[in-house]
Amino acid sequence: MVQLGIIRNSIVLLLAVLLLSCIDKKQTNTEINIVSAKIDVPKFNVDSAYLYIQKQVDFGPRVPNTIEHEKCANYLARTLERFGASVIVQEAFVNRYDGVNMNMKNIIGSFNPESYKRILLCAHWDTRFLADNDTVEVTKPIMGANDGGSGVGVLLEIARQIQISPLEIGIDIIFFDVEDQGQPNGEFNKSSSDSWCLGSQYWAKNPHETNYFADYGILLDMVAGENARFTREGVSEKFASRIVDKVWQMGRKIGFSNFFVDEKTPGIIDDHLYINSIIHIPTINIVEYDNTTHNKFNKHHHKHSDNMSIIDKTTLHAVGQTVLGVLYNE
Ligand code: AHN
Ligand code: ZN
Repeated sequence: MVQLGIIRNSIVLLLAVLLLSCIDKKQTNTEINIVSAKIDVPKFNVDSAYLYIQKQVDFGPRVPNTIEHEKCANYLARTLERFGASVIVQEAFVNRYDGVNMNMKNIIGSFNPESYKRILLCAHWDTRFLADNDTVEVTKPIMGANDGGSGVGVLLEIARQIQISPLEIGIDIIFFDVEDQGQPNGEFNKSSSDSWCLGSQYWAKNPHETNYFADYGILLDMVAGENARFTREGVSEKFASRIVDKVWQMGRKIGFSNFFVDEKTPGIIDDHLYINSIIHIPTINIVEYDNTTHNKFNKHHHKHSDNMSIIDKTTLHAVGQTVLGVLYNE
């Protein structure tokens, strides 16, 4: 009888343990459901992004060492601050390929500076001092609505959305200067190719914070062209193919598969190259690839026609909403 009692008690105990473990699993599942419940991704306001491009273009060409450049720098720093970012303007003098000394201003806005997990978002904000792809007024600077204005416009709207719907992860938005003052008709020797992207090269060697690191970076360059196609660009693919996967998958999932196409195209020299190779943050470039032009860039690249008339809101929306989708699913 005593032994039977022990066996019966053991069975009761076993059942109790099984029951508890079931309840525990159920609770765990519920927790997982809560954690993985659909998070709200803010709606990217494309009219707002458009106005931020207009505002930059209204200053005129933003060529280093000009008053328009200085005024626009102040506007960008103030606007990031207004959206709740901690702002640092990193200033230095860098030499253009022809020896002209340029007053560089990299503008950096950080959200949640104390967070360990960080994402870097960037675009160049300067505009080219020459219209070297044009046939007229080649030595005059361009407006750079798409090339310079568009990436910054999208990132300012993203900053505004982060202020409205705060994130837990850290975000650093960097507007790089002196990206677009490189040597014309690039003979592709090393020194002429390194004559582009002077702001990002400087920052990658002298980050605004010692030991700065981010999990990954996303560069936006020429993101407003009509029917733009964003391909898997070679440098992005080489250094950060997982990030290309992540961003392209998001774009396609939310309905922008006409923009985010699964085609591999050659690498280009752009700010992300130096972020990857110097400071080793895996960084991709969302940049238009146009198969029909001589240099595969947007057809208004480095021409006077790169003005507000070529800014396409459908493209801006595709890019802005996709990046927001990525950030708010981290
Ligand atoms: C080259 O032209 C080789 N790289 C510069 C990429 C660029 C210019 N992006 C915007 N403007
Ligand atoms: Zn350019």
